[in-house]
Amino acid sequence: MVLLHGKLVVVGDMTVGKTAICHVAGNEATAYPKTYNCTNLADLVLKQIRVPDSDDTVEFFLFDSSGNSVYLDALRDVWVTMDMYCIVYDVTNRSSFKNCAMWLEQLSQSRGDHNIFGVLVGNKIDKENHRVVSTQEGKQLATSRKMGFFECSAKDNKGIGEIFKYLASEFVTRYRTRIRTLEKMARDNY
Ligand SMILES: Nc1nc2c(ncn2[C@@H]2O[C@H](COP(=O)(O)OP(=O)(O)OP(=O)(O)O)[C@@H](O)[C@H]2O)c(=O)[nH]1
Ligand SMILES: [Mg+2]
Repeated sequence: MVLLHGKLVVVGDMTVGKTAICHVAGNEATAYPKTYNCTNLADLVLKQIRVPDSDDTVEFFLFDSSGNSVYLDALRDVWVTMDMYCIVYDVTNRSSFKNCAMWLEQLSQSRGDHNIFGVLVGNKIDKENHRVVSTQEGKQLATSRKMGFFECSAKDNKGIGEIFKYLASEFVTRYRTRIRTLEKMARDNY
């Protein structure tokens, strides 16, 4: 059994629903913010997740970043020690999807040689009639960048638990692999 602390940065264009996702994730069901308050720089939300089918727990520090580009320079300092990332777009807003490549680039500039991983998340699937980005397009982008892929609705609290269960189990798996590698190196040196 392990308890790990993981720093997760959440990025994406303004109004895609990053704060809504973090609030719903952090406070379980009824925390969906109906009115829009743009995030200034970044907010921190804590969330504990029990890894499915195990006794392991991950405590996430969610850095809910602003989508406003005026904060980009300052945000890079916040992102520098992250363990994993979540890039969010709005399935009813094509430019928010196009900009995911830019957000990925910004993250890779700040992460240095960190061994991090991430997920791509299409939010607002409750607005199916207004959807302009297909599930297939989202999947393709995620696969090409070796990211996990999810769609969700913060409004309906749909699909959010799955994102965090995936990130938690991936984080623990990577931790155990690192430990095994270190143990092997120690054995080989003695
Ligand atoms: N229909 C619908 N609206 C949503 C959903 N998630 C968020 N919203 C709405 O979209 C607006 C923006 O949500 P936020 O979570 O504040 O967006 P953000 O990505 O944090 O924006 P910045 O902080 O400016 O970067 C708010 O009015 C939310 O109520 C969703 O799943 N479905
Ligand atoms: Mg926000």
